[in-house]
Amino acid sequence: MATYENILVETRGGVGLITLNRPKALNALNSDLIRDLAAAIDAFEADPSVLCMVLTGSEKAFAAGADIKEMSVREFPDTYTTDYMAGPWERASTCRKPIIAAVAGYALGGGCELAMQCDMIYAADNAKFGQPEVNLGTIPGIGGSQRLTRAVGKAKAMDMILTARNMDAQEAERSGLVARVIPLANLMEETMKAAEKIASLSLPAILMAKEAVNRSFELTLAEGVRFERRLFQSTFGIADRKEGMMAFAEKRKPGFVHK
Ligand code: DAK
Repeated sequence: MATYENILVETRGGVGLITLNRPKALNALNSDLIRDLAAAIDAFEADPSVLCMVLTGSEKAFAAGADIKEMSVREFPDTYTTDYMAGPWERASTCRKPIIAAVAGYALGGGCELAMQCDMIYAADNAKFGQPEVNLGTIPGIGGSQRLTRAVGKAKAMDMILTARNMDAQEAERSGLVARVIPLANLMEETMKAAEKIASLSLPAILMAKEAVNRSFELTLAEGVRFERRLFQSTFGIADRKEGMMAFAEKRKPGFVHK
């Protein structure tokens, strides 16, 4: 397995685990870290033994934002011509396999945006979410104004983005930003348990389920329901659908082959 300067990667069973690892900068996202992260996601996507991914940081910080020191020297022409913060900065959002963000501590600015690019967020009880870019004279730039608004609604998104206030884990769960709040000491154990459950299921069914949910953000209700029905019908063409239903009828555990 490749090694990287700014992240740690390992596989545990069918789960690919990526840990952001720039502790001195509270995992601030610079170009090198993002390049490492995109490469690690590419590698797990291509590895047939990996069926689910988990992205995490440290107990103090998932990521305290895009790297302010790196950004501070940039000018408009180069940000525009290089389409700064596109491409690898959005890699988690284009991941086809499921990816869970396990967030402890700060998830601010680009850190919150990175967590929201994942399929769901499990938050430790010390997690703090925020989009404080206005404090720096800028605005969210990696999808924060769009994904936060879809997750928590206009009122709370405006409140957070315009006042730069943080949201704690309990409020984040109440508001629909995170799927679960977990005591910090159990965050990784519980997240890995969920990831292992996903990894034990049929990969094509999981990919279709993820695609169907994500389409709900892009389509009208009628089109979304039609899209879901077509995918549902296509599960009748995969061996795992037959195996899953036969196993239920025969009162045994299914043996999925991911086909
Ligand atoms: N960037 C760079 N370094 C950071 C950092 C960051 N975002 N956050 C923390 N660090 C560094 C600190 O500078 C410090 O480094 P040294 O001074 O030791 O060298 C080290 O991490 C430890 O931080 P502190 O000493 O500050 O630790 P504390 O526990 O006292 O405070 C904190 C933790 C998270 C409250 C504080 O560090 C903080 O406020 N950090 C900044 C949080 C923030 O503002 N995050 C949002 C960043 S802006 C765009 C695209 C993207 C974006 C915007 C536009 N376009 C395409 C237009 C996105 C922007 C952002 O994400």
